[in-house]
Amino acid sequence: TAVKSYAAVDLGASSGRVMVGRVGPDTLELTEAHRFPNRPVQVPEGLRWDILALYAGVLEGLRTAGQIDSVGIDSWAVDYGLLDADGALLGNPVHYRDARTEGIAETVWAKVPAAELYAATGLQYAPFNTLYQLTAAGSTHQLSSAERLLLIPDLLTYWLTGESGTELTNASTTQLIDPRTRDWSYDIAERLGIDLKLFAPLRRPGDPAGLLRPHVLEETGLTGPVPVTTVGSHDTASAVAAVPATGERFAYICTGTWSLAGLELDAPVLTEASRAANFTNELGLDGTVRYLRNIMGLWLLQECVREWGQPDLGDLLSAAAEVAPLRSVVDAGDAAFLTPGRMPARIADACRESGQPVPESPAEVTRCILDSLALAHSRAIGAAQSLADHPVDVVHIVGGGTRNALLCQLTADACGLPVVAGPAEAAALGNVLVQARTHGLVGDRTSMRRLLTRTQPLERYEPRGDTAAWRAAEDRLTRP
Ligand code: LFR
Repeated sequence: TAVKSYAAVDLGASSGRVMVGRVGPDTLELTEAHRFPNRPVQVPEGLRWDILALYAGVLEGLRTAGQIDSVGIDSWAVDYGLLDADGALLGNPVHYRDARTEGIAETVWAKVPAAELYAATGLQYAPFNTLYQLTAAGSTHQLSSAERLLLIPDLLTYWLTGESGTELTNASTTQLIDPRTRDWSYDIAERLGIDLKLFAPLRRPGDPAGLLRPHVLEETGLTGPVPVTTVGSHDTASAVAAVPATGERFAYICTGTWSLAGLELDAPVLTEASRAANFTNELGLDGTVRYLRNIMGLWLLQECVREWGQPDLGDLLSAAAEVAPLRSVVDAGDAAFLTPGRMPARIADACRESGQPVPESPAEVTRCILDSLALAHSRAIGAAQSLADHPVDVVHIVGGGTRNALLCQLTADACGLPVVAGPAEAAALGNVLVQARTHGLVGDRTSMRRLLTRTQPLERYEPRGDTAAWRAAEDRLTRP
């Protein structure tokens, strides 16, 4: 038949899901087979991912999905599992919010100055880039005994198929890839003492990644052969592939735990000004560059809600909509908000330190967070346009934040540009579309996007007022 079914495994920092996408020439329907929590665990050594629970969730999802034509896997970036010579996993993968990378950047920059590192890899400074994590792991027994390093989606693919590879879009977040050659940065790795032989060979979206193993078929009730197809295994790469843009002059914000705000470019921007503005050049589909900035995102709100004992989110957002706008803002790009815990107090501290009113009630704190996110979105999109010399007329918001109408409207207001919100499950859709393309059901990136605009419900937000109030708020943040 002309319609096929693909399973998209999409793992986020707070939940994982297995979605089933039905794709045909004029069809793109996504249904949820299984959603499960992703609960990192604090053990004495630090913060760890519960990778076995995630894998169990994947198997459960494939069991529920029903017969499918292929499977694709994407997840958050930078983290990895280590395997020994027998192919067995050594320990639980370390969470990127673990504190082990504190102070590590300085030892790295002593060997390769930060400016040189940026010129070679195009990656923004983030303490969790794999390069810093590997440096922090240093001479631990675990790393010394490892034969192989697999990034999270590659590890799950390995368990499903027995085949190992390193998917390129996700590899580009390790800070060990040169975005111009789209190959390893051999020189950087050597100077930092990182053994590139740990990594399995690079593979690209569309490459085959093996067949589900017999015991996986048995466990899931699927009838083989079922191939695993390499997709943009970095969730943000998959999400950008599913931005329903109709032209070239667009910016995007992938919202969820993080907000990733920026542009899709043909070539990296490796200038010193770009480094100073902390923009990253990650790789996307078909050799494109995801030129973007990491903004703390709804993590700020998730952490507050956790502290407040999980009040109803809808009520909280309605109350926040009634609070006076732009009373106080924090720098939502500040890595000071990376670690978990005490979030309302940390936000209050940041407001106090910048001489602004301190938000007290949950509604006030929520408003402060949403105003701050919208401001950070507009600052990132403004800076990206000038640094890349790539003007835009529209901002696409995809991911979980599209369900937050206030955040979408505030972002339109702050940017002074129309916002098109949707789809919410962009990463899963990008994952499904790359599988469908590989199996000949859709054409190039443009036709993938055309199929999205034809089939997915989108919401449009026009900017209200002028941006002067936002620029004044920005001044409060950047005042020395
Ligand atoms: C979003 C994301 C971001 C990455 C962060 C950490 O889920 O993948 O792109 O910077 O998580 O891996």
